[in-house]
Amino acid sequence: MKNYLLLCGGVGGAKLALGFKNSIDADNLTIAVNTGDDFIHLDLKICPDLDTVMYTLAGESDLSKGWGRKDESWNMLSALGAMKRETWFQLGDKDLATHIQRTNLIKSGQSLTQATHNLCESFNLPKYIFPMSNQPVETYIQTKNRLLSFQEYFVKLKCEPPVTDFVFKGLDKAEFNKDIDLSTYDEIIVCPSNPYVSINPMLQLSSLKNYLQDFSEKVSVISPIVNAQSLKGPTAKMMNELGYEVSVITIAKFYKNYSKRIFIDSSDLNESSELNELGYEVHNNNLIMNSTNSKNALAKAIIHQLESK
Ligand code: FO1
Repeated sequence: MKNYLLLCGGVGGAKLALGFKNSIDADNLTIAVNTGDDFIHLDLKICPDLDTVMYTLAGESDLSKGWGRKDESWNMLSALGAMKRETWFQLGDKDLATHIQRTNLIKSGQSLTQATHNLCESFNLPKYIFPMSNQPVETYIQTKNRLLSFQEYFVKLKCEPPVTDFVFKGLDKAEFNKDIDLSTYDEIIVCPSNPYVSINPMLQLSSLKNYLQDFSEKVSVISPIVNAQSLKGPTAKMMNELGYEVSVITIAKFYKNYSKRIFIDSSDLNESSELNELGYEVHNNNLIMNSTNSKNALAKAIIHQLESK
């Protein structure tokens, strides 16, 4: 069995990560997760994508929302609202325990990786989930009038303001997680996550960026666009606002320096020859993961196609 490194954002990426978790040994799997969405809220360190992946793999996520914990209660949030504090970022009672625990672990001197593994242990998960970096990188959304912090744009303003650009702060002090030895992976999978705000923060980290450029034959992109629509979240909306055609071709052009292989949905097969012209080997599968079976089936199909190489 080959060693797989997944580059993963939140909800969309976590679905494929679950399929991989169900299909290969934990020893062959590492998941590097975007931390550009992290922020301090109510004095707590919140890592939405790390938690989405952790809860999803532990079978603890709220499947209807995609984020947060299942069977959640909201007493703290209601009490906070009664005190006229802001409640736009919804923290459930059980989820709150995760943020309190992480904040305390970090305050006691643990790195974000150590704190993540400590939390994973309490969910009976092996140490295969890693933050992309132990140093903070913050994603900002440039809109016509204002630069917005990521969660303000995503949750408070519900992704409504049109996007003109992205800014990543903290890059001068950040490096790709040194606990992930890139040379040990046979295959690197770019999950079907938002290229602009989930994968791009990772690509800003020079050691990862240089490695992907040098070993692009190891890198497979799983398209987050199917039939001119986002699988999840604002990818298509952002593409449109940035002036690009909403299609797998735009995804392929975005990753063309980093990857030689793309997995597209069967409904996009008509784009194959243009993808070939861009230098991609094209694989087609059902990319819509709306059940555990379809998540497992997609992961197994990707693994099968890559193992036979
Ligand atoms: N997303 C929302 O749309 N609304 C929320 O109130 C919200 C709260 C929240 C709390 C904890 C957490 O880990 C994630 C949460 N998310 C919420 C999801 C999250 O902000 C986004 O999905 C990601 O940042 C984008 O990947």
